[in-house]
Amino acid sequence: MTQTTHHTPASTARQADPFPVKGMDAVVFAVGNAKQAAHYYSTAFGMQLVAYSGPENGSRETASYVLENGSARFVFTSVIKPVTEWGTFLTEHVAAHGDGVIDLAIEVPDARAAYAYAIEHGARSVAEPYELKDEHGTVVLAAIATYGKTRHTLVERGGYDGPYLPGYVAADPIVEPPAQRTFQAVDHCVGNVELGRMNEWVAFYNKVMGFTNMKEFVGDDIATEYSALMSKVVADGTLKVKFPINEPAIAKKKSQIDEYLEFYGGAGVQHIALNTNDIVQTVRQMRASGVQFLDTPDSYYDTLGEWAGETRVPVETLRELKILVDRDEDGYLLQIFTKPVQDRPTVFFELIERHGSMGFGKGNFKALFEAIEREQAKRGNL
Ligand code: TYF
Ligand code: FE
Repeated sequence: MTQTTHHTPASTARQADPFPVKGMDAVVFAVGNAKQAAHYYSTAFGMQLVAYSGPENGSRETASYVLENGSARFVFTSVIKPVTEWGTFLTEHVAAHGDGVIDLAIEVPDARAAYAYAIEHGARSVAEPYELKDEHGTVVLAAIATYGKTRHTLVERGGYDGPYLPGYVAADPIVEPPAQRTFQAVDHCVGNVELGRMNEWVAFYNKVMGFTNMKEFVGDDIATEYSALMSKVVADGTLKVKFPINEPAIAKKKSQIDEYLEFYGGAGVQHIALNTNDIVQTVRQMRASGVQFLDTPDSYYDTLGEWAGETRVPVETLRELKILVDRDEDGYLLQIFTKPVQDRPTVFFELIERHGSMGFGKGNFKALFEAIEREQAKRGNL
């Protein structure tokens, strides 16, 4: 498999970034009941409601709740009564896909320039550049299509200091925020695409956004042995935006990616990984609030020390909470995965605490994928 390894550009030889990004702007979900989703992500994930748009402030068609935790921002949107094309799109999206991600919005310094670059390099337009303005200033937005019905809105918010976007009003947290922040940023956003299309989508990000491939990937060697998927990761030059892309592999068993594609009804966002500084405290808190995580067998912890070495967390605590460890030449990471957070076996979350490693947990693929397959079997989808 050919692979362009990601290099951090040397400061001297560095060319101007063709597609500069500031980071993830928001992960936008279309859901059946945004009011209850906002409650779940507040009480179970420890996020804070910061902004709202709905009938009370002039949005008759949709209700949107903006939740934040550090720089991580999720927006949950529901239709109240479809009136425009947008309302119809949201209605049909929820009907076809269940609750899911419609937009991985990226903050850019110049939305018009980013959009022009993307279109010039083959992106399909979803929305030409437009402005939203109010007394707090102006936001410039544009959107391009990616896999499935997912889009990337390009958001230029340097000239705006109000709540989320013009049209939103500031809102107070739904419950008292947790004493300790549960997570503080979006680490990566993973897409599942159809069989044989991973390389196409990797090439899309290479061309359209100038993103380069990170060195971690799952090839057909690992895929056929146990993972039933292939995966490559693209990222911007500063590694602030990282997008792994998975496709199913033809393996002995039904791929977890096939299960997703079947129940989501096509390609879409599979998981969102969230950076935490204290995965132990966060997992304790989220478990206590009723969030379910994938199980890891005890045998994983019996041999962990032999290959993963010491981490800041004692093995017995990792075993108690089912937290996974991976180590590479740059350091280590601690990670754990939730079960799907809706009835369809589709979207889930990852918590990740990085200590030097910029990997994605390749050393855990076997343990992780076996855990996913146990869940698949319980659903009768294996
Ligand atoms: O983002 C990643 O690549 C890791 C590993 O179904 C992973 O979190 C890959 C596929 C998958 C679950 C986790
Ligand atoms: Fe991940």
